[in-house]
Amino acid sequence: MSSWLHQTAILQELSQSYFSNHVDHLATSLATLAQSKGADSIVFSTGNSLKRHASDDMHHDFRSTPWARWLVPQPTPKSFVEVTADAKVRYIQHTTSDFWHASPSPPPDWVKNSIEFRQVEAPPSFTSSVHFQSDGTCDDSALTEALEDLRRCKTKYEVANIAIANLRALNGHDAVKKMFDSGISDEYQLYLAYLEASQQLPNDEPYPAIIGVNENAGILHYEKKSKTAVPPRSLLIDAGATHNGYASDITRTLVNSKYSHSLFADLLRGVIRIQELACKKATPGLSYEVLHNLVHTELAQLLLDLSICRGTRDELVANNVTRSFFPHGLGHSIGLQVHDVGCRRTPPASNNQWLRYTAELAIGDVVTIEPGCYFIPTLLRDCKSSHLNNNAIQELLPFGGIRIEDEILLTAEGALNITRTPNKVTEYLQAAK
Ligand SMILES: [Mn+2]
Repeated sequence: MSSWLHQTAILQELSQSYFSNHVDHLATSLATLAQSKGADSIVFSTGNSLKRHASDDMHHDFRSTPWARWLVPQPTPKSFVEVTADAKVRYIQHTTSDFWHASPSPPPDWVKNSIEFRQVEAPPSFTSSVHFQSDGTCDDSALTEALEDLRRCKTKYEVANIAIANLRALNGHDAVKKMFDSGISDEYQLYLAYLEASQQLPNDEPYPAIIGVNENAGILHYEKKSKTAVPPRSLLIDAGATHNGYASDITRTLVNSKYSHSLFADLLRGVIRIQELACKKATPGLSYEVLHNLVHTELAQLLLDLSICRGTRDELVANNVTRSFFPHGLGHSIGLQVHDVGCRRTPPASNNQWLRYTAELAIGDVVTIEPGCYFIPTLLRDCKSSHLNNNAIQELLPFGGIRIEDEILLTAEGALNITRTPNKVTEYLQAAK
């Protein structure tokens, strides 16, 4: 058995064994919130399928509301999860005798052992309940915030699921690396290899994988998969997986061995070092925006060390030069959503407008750390030219850019890298049992 399969099997067992604790913890908290609202229960719609084209009757593949899959791993459409004021969890699954489609599957036993389950054909009625609608919204914003806070701090069940989603994605990343190293550069083939090795269909992915070869690595949300083979220089792959509704989000940048002594390869090593440093510095109590700003200072130093930029570290940061190379935020919380909730209650500073996380890091947070360095012509055009070494930029443009992304879990003992050290996550979960 491969170590990946072995690790996944252990984590799967852990995740299932922690499910009843997870449900009990949430049911107790939600029951208190229901009581405080004078309601009999809080009801979460699982959601409906959305239509894809106005001119056709095709539907998007169903994706449940994050609220429903918080309590039931794979909820089906037009159904409800109810948490009562006396802390009972009920999954009321909609079923019909429909000869066009497969019937919805009941949840597995390890789920049914911890919650009440029943199937209904007619929509149930709830009296005196607070509702989270099929689009995931609720008109009670204070309650929504309280639940977002609860979602932010991941339970052991959730950490195990995120770790499995990481392992699955890593298997895909490994397959793509092997193909790229063997000289294959068509993004479509690399993508198919990713799906196969991560055991997914495109609709299972938490977000459409970004697989950009050469200049395409510099397009932040590049979703096209070119079928054209080109002489490969660099590859940026940002791709995840899901497990029990929890997401992973991993990015790697590769350089063709022909260029292993290039300026780009030096820069790649530098960004990897900055990413490791940021992972190490992430501790409970630290403001994430402070960490984000620290990465800009480190990047400024790297750009100077490699003579890609001129000036001083402080000038490059103050004149937003590093922000032309690294325009996005350092990362985001992740869980039931790729960009999870509860960590951006206050806006960031105006020069950090894309930062999705402005809270202080807290125990139980799972967050990505993803610094980047890109050569994006439109952004570099706006840059004060006296700071740029144009010869270096011209040399780097054909490589597109770099991003390195892992997920970390904040614990009382510091950060655990879920992506790089899944074995340590397993040990952590086992010790906590
Ligand atoms: Mn990300």
